[in-house]
Amino acid sequence: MTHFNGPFIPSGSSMKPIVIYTRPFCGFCARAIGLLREKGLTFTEIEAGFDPDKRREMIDRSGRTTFPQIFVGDTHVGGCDELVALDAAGKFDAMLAA
Ligand SMILES: N[C@@H](CCC(=O)N[C@@H](CS)C(=O)NCC(=O)O)C(=O)O
Repeated sequence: MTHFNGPFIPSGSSMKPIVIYTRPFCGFCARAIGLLREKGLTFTEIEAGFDPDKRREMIDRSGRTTFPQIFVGDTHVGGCDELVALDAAGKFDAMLAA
């Protein structure tokens, strides 16, 4: 029998894609990316700070103008603070696996 006592971190292909819209010199973006990296997650970064089309895409998808904006699949996570809170509550891994 296999016992698994650690947190469940789904592996590569079964995980929903993570997308983060960022702009340069953004402390909240750096913090959010740091958290994703600490968790060993693969993500796509869309640098939208100087790209009007990508910025419009971010605003259309999220309804927000601040950076970063983070998505798991089609689900809008929010910004950095929301990502940190979700992860601290243990709900981010579940969202990835759902
Ligand atoms: N509470 C937000 C704060 C995000 C924030 O204020 N980001 C700054 C950049 S670091 C921003 O987008 N400011 C407004 C702007 O540049 O238009 C979060 O956690 O993501």
